[in-house]
Amino acid sequence: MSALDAGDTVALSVDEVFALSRRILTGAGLSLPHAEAVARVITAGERDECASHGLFRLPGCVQTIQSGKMSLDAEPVITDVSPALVRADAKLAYSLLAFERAAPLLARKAKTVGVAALAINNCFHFSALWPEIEHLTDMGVAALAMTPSHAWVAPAGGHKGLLGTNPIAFGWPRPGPHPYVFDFATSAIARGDMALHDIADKPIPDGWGIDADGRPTNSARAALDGAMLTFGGHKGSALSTMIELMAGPLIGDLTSRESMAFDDGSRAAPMHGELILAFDPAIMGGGDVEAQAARAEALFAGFSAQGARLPSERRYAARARSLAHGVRTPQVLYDRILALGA
Ligand code: NDP
Ligand code: PYC
Repeated sequence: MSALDAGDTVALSVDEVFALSRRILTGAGLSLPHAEAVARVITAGERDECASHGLFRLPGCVQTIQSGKMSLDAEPVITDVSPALVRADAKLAYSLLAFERAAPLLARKAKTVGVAALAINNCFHFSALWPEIEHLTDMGVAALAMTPSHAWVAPAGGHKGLLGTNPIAFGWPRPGPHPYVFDFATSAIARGDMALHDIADKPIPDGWGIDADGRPTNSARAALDGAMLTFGGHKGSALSTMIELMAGPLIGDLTSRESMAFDDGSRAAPMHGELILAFDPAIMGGGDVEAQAARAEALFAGFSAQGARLPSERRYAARARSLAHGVRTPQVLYDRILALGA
């Protein structure tokens, strides 16, 4: 039975997912502050039924810890660079603690200047971006985040990996508990989801990948060994290139190709930078925040009026289910995770 189609599952509460993640990460040697920051996003992913970025990530996190390349306990160094720029140097540790430590200053700057940027440098990065986006929308700012990964994705018209799976995520604060958030890879699908298809031996749709000879393939394994493709042809390819530039050279950090060279076959998580922009609706909208927010709500209402759903609506529904009833994790994945802690 595959991990994707797992028949046998283990029931866990959301708190148990967090405790398990923290135990495995600290057991592997990660310091408690880093382990808790990582465990928080893994728990959020599992809770929101994002299979490729929940507990499925734990084995890769342990592999990264064991790669010898990452710092297990570096304290991020936060620098107030200018009125609109915060820099968080992760010092070769995971990105998440650096984000958590720098986010309040980013939001304060956005609320003072109107728009502000957070450049996270020298970080190992494996996570979905929406937890960070929600953290910022909870502080009342709109936010845009992007990061490279490894050079697994061919540019439009090309035939081998050059770009990363490069996610981009955006959030808009709304009245009520849930912001508008989208968060997707600029590859046709995240590599994590491609790996889940491979584990499940499920064919991939046309347009997701090419094999090592550059031929279109419906085999996830062949695409993982060959190259993934961007979504939307040349449009996804250009957007992905922008992410390489904005979260790479612009902030003095690595491109996906350079990240892969740094990895040098160790199969750790990608190591590079991340760029997060925050916008204050009160300053940017010219003052009448309630009127601007109402106009945004009218836009969202137009979706439901025609039966379309907003991005993240599936996640929020999954979250409510998980908080009420817990999650069900594939037994094979659970056993693999327990073995990591043995
Ligand atoms: P998807 O192609 O599933 O796209 C995800 C986004 O699209 C979500 O916001 C999702 O909302 C929304 N969405 C999906 N279907 C619909 C629909 N029918 N109508 C409206 N909105 C929809 O995911 P990806 O494979 O592209 O990315 C998955 C995750 O992988 C992301 O969280 C990303 O951050 C992460 N990732 C991280 C990388 C890294 O380097 N750290 C690299 C690449 C990806 P909903 O969740 O509600 O379905
Ligand atoms: O799923 O593409 C992916 C990914 C890369 C790094 C973290 N997730």
